[in-house]
Amino acid sequence: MNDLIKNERMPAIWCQGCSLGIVLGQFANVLAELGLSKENTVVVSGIGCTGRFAGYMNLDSVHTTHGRAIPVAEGIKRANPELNVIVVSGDGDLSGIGGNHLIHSSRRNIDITVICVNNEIYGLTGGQLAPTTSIGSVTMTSPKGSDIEPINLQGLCTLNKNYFYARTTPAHILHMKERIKDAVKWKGFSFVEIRTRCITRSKNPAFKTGQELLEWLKKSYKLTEENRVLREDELGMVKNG
Ligand SMILES: Cc1ncc(C[n+]2csc(CCOP(=O)(O)OP(=O)(O)O)c2C)c(N)n1
Ligand code: SF4
Ligand SMILES: [Mg+2]
Repeated sequence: MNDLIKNERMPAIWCQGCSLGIVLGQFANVLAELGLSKENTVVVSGIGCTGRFAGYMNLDSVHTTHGRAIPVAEGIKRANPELNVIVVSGDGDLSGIGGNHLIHSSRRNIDITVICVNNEIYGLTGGQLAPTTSIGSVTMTSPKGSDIEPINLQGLCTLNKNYFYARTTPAHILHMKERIKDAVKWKGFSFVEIRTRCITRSKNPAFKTGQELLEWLKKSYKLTEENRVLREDELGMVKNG
C-alpha cells in the first residue's frame, strides 16, 4: 500500500463499503504520482466521516474544528507558500458551517486545493439534512423528503474571475484521479466535488453494498471533456485563469 497512508491505522473506521476508502487510496496514489511527499505537502480536514482523512495521511496534517479547514489551510499557505496545501473534507463541513470560508477563499483565489466529498448529508452525526441534500431526499431531519433547493457548489466556486471547479465520483476512478491532479497543479483556488452517497444512511436511493453504490454512480453521471458549466448529471471541469 502507498506509504503516504498510515497503514498501521488501516482498516479505516469507515463503514464497510463506504466510498471514502476508494477516495483515500486514490488520493494517496495521486500525490505519489505527482511526486508530492511529506516534505512539501500538508493535508487539512474538518470534522465528519470525510474529516478523518487528515488523520490517515502519513504527512503533516491538521484535523481542524468543524468548518475551519479552509482558513487553516489558507493560513498554512500564506505562511509557507512553497507547500502544497490540500483540504479534504465533507459537504457539510465545507458548505454548511464552513460555507463563508469557501466563498472568501475562492474569491481571494488563494493557491490551495479543496476536495469536497459530497454525500449529501451529515454522515458522521447520523444522516441529517445538509446544504447539499437533493430535493426529495429522505434524511433523519427531512423524513418526508427535503423540499429545499440544494446549494450550487459549482456556481459558488465559479462566481469570480479566476476559478477551477471539477466534479467527479469514486466510481470514475481514472477521471477522479486526473481531476484531482489538475486541481493540485492549478495555480489558484481549485475545488473538486466528489459526488457520492453514504451507504449506511442514504435512504432514497438506499444501497446494500459499496458495489451497488458504484453502479448507481456510474449510471447517474455522464462524462464531458468540454470546459463549460456542467449540468447536474455531468462530470467534468470548468476553469478560468
Ligand atoms: C461546532 C460543531 N458543530 C457541530 C458539530 C457536529 N458535527 C460533526 S461532523 C458534522 C457534519 C459532518 O458532515 P459532512 O461534513 O458532510 O461529513 P460526512 O460525515 O458526511 O463525511 C457535524 C454537524 C461539531 N463537531 N462541531
Ligand atoms: S456513515 Fe456514511 S459516510 Fe460515514 S463512514 Fe459510514 S458510509 Fe461512510
Ligand atoms: Mg457529508
